[in-house]
Amino acid sequence: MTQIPDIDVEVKKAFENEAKRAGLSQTPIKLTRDSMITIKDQDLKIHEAIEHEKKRQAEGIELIPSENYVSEPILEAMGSILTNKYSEGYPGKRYYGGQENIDIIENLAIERAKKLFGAEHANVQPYSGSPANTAIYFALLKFGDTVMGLKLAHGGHITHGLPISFSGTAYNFVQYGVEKETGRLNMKEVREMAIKHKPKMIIAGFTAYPRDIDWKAFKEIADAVGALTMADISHTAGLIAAGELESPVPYFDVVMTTTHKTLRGPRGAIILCKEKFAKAIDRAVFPGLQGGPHDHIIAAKAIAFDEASKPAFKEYAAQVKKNAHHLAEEMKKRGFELVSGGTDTHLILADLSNKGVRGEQAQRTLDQVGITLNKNTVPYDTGSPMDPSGIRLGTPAITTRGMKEPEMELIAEWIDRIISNIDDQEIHAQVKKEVKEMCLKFPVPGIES
Ligand code: DSN
Repeated sequence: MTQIPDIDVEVKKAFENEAKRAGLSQTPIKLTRDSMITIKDQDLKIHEAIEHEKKRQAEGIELIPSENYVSEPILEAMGSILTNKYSEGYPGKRYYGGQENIDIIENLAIERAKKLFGAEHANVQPYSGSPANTAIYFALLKFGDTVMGLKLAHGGHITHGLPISFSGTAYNFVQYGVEKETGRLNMKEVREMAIKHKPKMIIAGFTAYPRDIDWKAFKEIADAVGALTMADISHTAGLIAAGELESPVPYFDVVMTTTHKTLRGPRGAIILCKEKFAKAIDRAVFPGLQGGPHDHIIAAKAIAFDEASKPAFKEYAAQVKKNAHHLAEEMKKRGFELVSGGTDTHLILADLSNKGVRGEQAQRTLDQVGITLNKNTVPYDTGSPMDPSGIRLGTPAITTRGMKEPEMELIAEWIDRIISNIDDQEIHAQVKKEVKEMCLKFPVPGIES
């Protein structure tokens, strides 16, 4: 791990003076992380669960496309003393004292986010994706307004109008889908719906759509009906920041992203917008929806934005895409049917109907051999979200570990062996052994191998 520096010299001096006063001047005092009480010292059950999770992460292949491994400095910031501070408000305008360090951190996060995405304004306080989306609606819509979003079952998100979510209850969502034949968005259909329903806002955002988005086409449709535009780039933000996919920021009124997926930062979110919406967005985040921002997470976001601006991250993002493309091709060679026929991004959606295996069984069995992915509905699925026909997988996490095309072939082969031999315990045991052997050659940041 990156070394956590000695605690403040003034504090150290005070401890030393106190020790001297108590007659302990010969005792060496080391006020570093080494002398701290650890989780292991204090709470064995939590310690053991964390250790087991470390082992699971190190020995398994993580294919959930929304997961990733953060760097050690990001882990360090998340576990830092910044968690002790309250700082309701924004830099320079807070409701609590003692903000001189927090303001520096939040301003750095804001400036870096703006620079990374070329945005006019950034709010770095949202706790995560759903609160960020809710804040955007709260800022720019009235309850009951008509909004267009992609159906969850076609690759959208719960907060894009699922009837049982807050979004679907508070607003009049009309939902577009993808074409049955191609698995792709049909912009003609989006346009027709927009003309028919005259939404106040059109959302373009995706959690299980493997293709690049024509942001300009969305913007033109929105302009034609006088709608606001909102992009949810939570899945692809890292690829967009690295220039591997086109950005909606130049066109859209508001763009949000979580910070922990392809962007490889801490759990959280940010909202980017045109300057004219800045005040409304800031007010909606605080005090509209949230209280004190999570300053330790904002510090970690600032570090992540800096990391994402470096050449090494551009190489990473390019490899994420190459790996996804290669994995998709290797799966197709083995008879897997991919929604839309492939991928332009980090994400693959496979329909297992032709394999005679349900998504849930595939997820559960692959999990047992150390391969983690999601069961997922495919467009026009007759199954339910708990018992869907497909699986969703992606390459952000495995690419962080340094896996490349040769490993994608192995992964496709292992997935195929398991799916084709879903009840064969002997084959499962063999694949599990091979998966572990390969994984141990690719360390996970923050986990000592
Ligand atoms: N839970 C995220 C995902 O897995 O895509 C979306 O919020």
